[in-house]
Amino acid sequence: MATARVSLVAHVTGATTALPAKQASYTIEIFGAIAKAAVAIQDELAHAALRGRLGTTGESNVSGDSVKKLDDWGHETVVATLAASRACSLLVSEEAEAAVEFNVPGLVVCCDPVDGSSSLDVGGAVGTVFGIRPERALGSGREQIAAGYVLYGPTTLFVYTVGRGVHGFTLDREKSEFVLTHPDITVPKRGKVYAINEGNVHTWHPGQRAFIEYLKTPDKASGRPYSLRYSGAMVADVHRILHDGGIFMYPADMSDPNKPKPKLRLLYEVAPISFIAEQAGGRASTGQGPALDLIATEIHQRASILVGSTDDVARTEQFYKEGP
Ligand code: FBP
Repeated sequence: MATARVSLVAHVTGATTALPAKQASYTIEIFGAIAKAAVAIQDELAHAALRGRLGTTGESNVSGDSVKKLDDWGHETVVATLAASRACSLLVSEEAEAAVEFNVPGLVVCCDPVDGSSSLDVGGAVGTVFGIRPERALGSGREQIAAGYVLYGPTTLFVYTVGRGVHGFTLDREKSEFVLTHPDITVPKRGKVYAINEGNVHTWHPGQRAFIEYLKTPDKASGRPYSLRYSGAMVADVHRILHDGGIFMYPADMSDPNKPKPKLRLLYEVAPISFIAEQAGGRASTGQGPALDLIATEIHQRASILVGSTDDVARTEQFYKEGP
């Protein structure tokens, strides 16, 4: 017997009944807006070369990254759909130095419109990441009332949480509708893969280096060695980890141990992914403690992240604490 077709908006409507009425209706509108942007972005990605949308704009964003045309296009598309939703009061975006104000009552959205920019011009999988907050952009990750990501690959997947588990939806491209296909995503307690940019090994904390050596050391009983799976797009790597288990890591550059330099952004990369991972039964850490406890004091603040299976993340923290 065919299972009932459940749309994203219908599912979010059911999952937000515990929220105060105004917050619930704003959240549903915002999910609709981000889904609309995602449909447009996946179409643009598929035709980018035909529409002259590959390459860079020649500008740099507030993080010093050279801005890809699709980064910009993705940002403008998210701004337009959120403005039309009349449910978002403020947008913090990777591609905008200052937060975008919409001068309507609503919720705060923190978003990386196109995550994995280095994969854009080579046809690699990329994503969109977002977190929704009730009143203010700054504060701890635990203030998020919702978070999600969209994975643009051979299929387009929308994965979200509103604090009641994690659920995945596949885009029906003919109907431009996200349909429930992966209910209750639960990350295995331990995995077999790890994702990290090993090119940065010389900058890592000694405990991080020792942990990677540990993962590479053959030991049947503990399922080692783990396999390296790193695409350069956090959403694609984290989605694999949530599905199959294992650990994604982007630790800080510790070349100067007194001045750790993380790369990923707290509000629109680390905090949303951490909320999703914890809701999927996984763990998200900075190496020293839960990433969700980090307090954002600036909108483009950076933070380290070690995220995935509880056993694998706990072991990394142990290596950070005890060192090699
Ligand atoms: P963007 O949002 O600018 O793409 O940056 C984030 C990111 O691309 C992550 O998706 C990815 O995990 C990481 O940076 C890759 O960084 P590196 O190229 O240093 O490995």
